[in-house]
Amino acid sequence: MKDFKRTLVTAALPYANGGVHIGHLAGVYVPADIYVRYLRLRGREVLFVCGSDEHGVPVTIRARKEGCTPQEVVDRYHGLIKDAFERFGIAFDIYSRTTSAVHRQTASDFFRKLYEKGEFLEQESQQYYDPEAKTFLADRYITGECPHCHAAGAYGDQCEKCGKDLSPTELINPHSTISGARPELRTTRHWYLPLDRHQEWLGKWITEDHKEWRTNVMGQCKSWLDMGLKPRAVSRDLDWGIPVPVEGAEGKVLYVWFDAPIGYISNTKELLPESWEKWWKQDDTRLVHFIGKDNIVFHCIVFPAMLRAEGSYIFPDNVPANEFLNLEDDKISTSKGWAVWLHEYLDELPGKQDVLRYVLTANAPETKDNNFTWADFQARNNNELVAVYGNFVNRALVLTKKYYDGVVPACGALNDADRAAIAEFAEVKERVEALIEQFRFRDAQKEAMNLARIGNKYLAEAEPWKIVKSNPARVETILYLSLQLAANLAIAFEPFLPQSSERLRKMLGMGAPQWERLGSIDLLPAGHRLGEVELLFEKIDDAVVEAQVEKLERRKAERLAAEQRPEPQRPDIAFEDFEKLDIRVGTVVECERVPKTDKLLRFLIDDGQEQRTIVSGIAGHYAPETLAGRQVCFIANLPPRKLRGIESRGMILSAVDFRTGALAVATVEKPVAPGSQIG
Ligand code: B3M
Ligand code: ZN
Repeated sequence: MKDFKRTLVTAALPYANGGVHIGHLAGVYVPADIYVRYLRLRGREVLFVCGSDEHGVPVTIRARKEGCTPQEVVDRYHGLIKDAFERFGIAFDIYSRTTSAVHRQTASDFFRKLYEKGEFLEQESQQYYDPEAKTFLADRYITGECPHCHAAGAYGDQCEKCGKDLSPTELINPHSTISGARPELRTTRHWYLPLDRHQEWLGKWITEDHKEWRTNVMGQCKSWLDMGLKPRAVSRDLDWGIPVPVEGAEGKVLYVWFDAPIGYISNTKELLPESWEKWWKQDDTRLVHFIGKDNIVFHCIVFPAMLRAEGSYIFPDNVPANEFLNLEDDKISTSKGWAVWLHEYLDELPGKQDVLRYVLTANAPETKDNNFTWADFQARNNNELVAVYGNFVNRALVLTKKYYDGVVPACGALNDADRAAIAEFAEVKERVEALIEQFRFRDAQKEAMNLARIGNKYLAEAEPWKIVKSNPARVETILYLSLQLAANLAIAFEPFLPQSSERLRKMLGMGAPQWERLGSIDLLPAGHRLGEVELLFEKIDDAVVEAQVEKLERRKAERLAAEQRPEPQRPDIAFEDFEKLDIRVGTVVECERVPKTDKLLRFLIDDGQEQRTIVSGIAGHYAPETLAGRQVCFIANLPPRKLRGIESRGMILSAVDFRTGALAVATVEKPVAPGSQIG
């Protein structure tokens, strides 16, 4: 490995359009925080940079929904996230935001430099435009019927019913969510980062120079590289973001994924205006990005290509991306209300930061998706933190209080059991170090916990309470060693459970933790007075976790109910517009399935004058023979349309039940003469 002098650690910038949940914590912030605390403990030069990602379409959608400005949205969530991180104890050196002046300038300059160096392509493309709102539409602003599952309300980038990725032009009957208007395709011009030009060096840099990257990261990179990198647009037609700083780019902003990673640079700059370049432009700085798996391509391919195009920056040395954390065996989903929010956790389970850190690290999705359940949360707290770690520490402290009035006794001659225990915990330091350096925090934390198990076993076998009278010198040694072990635990857990370590150090009357002393048996000298004994961890009752599960279920049910509200009413229209519609009643003379289609029925309708053919996509809901003879309502004056070679003259009206999706053809309450008008 290269000889690095300092480490710059970044954690993915959370979107400021919602809170931070346990999936984000387990995937990014807890591991990054462990790593940084560990490096600091070892006396390394390290900087930990993060901030809110405040641009992008989701912010504008949220603002529109809530009837406020995008700035108000990000102000609110930036505050919420920053405060939650602080209360949780993530030890950032800076947590800033991408709406800061420094960031705007930095991102803008970065773009300009690439532009001037000719690192972009300019290309025209056809994109949907809302003629009423007079704006180009981001994919998320277009909805319509899904071409795959035919659900209504699919978005221009994805159908949430069947989960398929879409492009907006695939939607059937698209409309703008801003105005309801039918969008039209118009030509627009954008700047592209030609990733294909970077394919060669990226391929070598990743697959040859960074063989040590995690398999999941390497796998994703290889699959992108194998597909062949293509130019990626780095600008958007949007009114929220950093304006594209070149002439003729009015109404265009930087694509959020272009400006967000530059946020790492801007935030460093904001913190260290004089010396930031040392962290970003010197070869002896090691850059490490902590992210979730959905961000891999941006951090391993796109951002490095941007940095390379710019020319003066270092590249990431490692990108330890995690897989996803599920919640109660289900995917975490903000829109479905299926998440545990950090700010709520902190309010509802005060003082239990370390319990969450412990459980999330124990279940860290390091190599595959993992699962969080409240039952496991309770079990790990009660059976591991309380019963193993807390119990050992408590016994050592309470016995010392009882027998020696809280003063560390002297260590006498060691026997085999003592030596075995000492030998075992002398190894822990090296193991924890090796695991953390490989970003294997789960196993590293297990090693720390193993120290407590060693202690429990040692005490249980030595049984000092049985020999206080008969062999007082032996008891002194046992407790001396137990207290040393407790002091070791305070150091070993410092990166993982910093608040508990601090409390334990206080109970032991210990000073600042010294990592290099981990494994020693003279951390607390004989005659040293301990502090007040408290419980390090407390049991969590069934009621507490049951309430959390209930809350999840309740939220999910509420979201489901909310989803099933009728579509909002469309904007008012002029009465004359209504009068233009010619809606009539007709009698179905014939109805049959259109061959080789699943959806289409061909109707022959008596409209009072003739028999007209109408093709309608309702075969999924009606057997044709059940409709013959019925009266239906139809729009008579639509232009004829060819469907599967059949000319359809009109549209049969029907209602879609928004709760069930079932379809019901509109009919009249009593028979009328075919051709009668509706109005
Ligand atoms: N805000 C996406 C995410 O949270 C994004 C990360 C930006 S890191 C530069 O998944
Ligand atoms: Zn679908």
